[in-house]
Amino acid sequence: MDYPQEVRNCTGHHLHCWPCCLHLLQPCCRFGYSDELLLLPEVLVPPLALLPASTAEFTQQGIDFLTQMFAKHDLDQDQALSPQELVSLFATCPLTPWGPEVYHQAPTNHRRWLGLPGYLCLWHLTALLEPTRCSALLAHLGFDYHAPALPAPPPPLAATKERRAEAAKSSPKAVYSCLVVGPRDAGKTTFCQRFLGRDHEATSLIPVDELPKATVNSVMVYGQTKFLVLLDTDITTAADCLTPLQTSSDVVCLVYDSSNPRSFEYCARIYLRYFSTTQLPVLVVANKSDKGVVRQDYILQPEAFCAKHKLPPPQRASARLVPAKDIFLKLATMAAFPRFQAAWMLFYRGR
Ligand SMILES: Nc1nc2c(ncn2[C@@H]2O[C@H](COP(=O)(O)OP(=O)(O)OP(=O)(O)O)[C@@H](O)[C@H]2O)c(=O)[nH]1
Ligand SMILES: [Mg+2]
Repeated sequence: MDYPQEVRNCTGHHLHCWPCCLHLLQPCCRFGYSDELLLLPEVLVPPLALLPASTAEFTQQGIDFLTQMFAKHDLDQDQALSPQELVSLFATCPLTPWGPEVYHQAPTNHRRWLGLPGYLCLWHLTALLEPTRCSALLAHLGFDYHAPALPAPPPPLAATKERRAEAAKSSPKAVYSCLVVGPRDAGKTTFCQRFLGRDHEATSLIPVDELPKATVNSVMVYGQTKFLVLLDTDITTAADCLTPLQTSSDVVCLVYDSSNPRSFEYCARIYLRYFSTTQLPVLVVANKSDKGVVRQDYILQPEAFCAKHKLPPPQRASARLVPAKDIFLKLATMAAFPRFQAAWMLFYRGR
């Protein structure tokens, strides 16, 4: 077949050759584009083998790539991505993957823009919750999984080791998930926003359709930076089912309203149903402590329940009082040292 000159010269290279590629599909496929000029992730992105109890985390290579992308698109070098700079960063992706809800998922600067810490937090969240999509996004952003180099360059994402019942005393992961469960109106969503330093007023201003189901921030655990992802559940009765993904979190936070006598029973029932026979660390939070603490209508009071089940004592929290930052440190410590209760000694101090 006699192709026009530009087709014969075609190197099959990315978007520059699209007119030729409409004739010659082979180069497109070779470079990971379909005949609709969409990236084919299965061609460009090597599959990430994840075992059921393992998660995907960024390697140093991945973090370096993301940091370079941040610097490249922070045109005014104010150490933050404005909404326009964020659009420009994702311009090579089929859709902008981060909508307005991301500003309620990770820490932001005084202008409510993403600085490098919040931006990296969001990437850790994406890798944890949607590893396949995360790998494909990196390819859209220009990460070359097939760069010719000897030895082969490390991938941007790697699978963590599977968590086993007899796991080592400390876990080498950097990103941990925390399931936040509690009865309706216990203050779970406000508690998750508190992790980003926002009080109940700031939370009440978030449009309902932007209320996130996950929030992420970094926490220093014994000198190491860890990322904690809070998963805000919305099961309405203790009889509703938690999904396997939810019950395989690294740590569980049972939140009840300490000013409502009917609140703790829900947490007790969830604990007995899902977590009393697992080795997952569990922390009970007595929320809305600014409204006072009332006796709970349950066979055991929260303190006695925790003592009976060898859980740390209930932690008081309030979105109206000084930030309960230490609770998040406690949760991250429990996640990082799931079987090393001596590392949790800080729990019994200043609660
Ligand atoms: N006084 C007081 N009010 C709080 C506190 N935390 C949350 N609230 C209020 O309690 C109400 C419910 O808070 P949410 O954070 O939406 O509770 P939730 O558990 O996520 O509620 P659902 O998602 O509907 O189950 C809101 O009006 C909050 O402002 C607190 O620490 N103190
Ligand atoms: Mg909620």
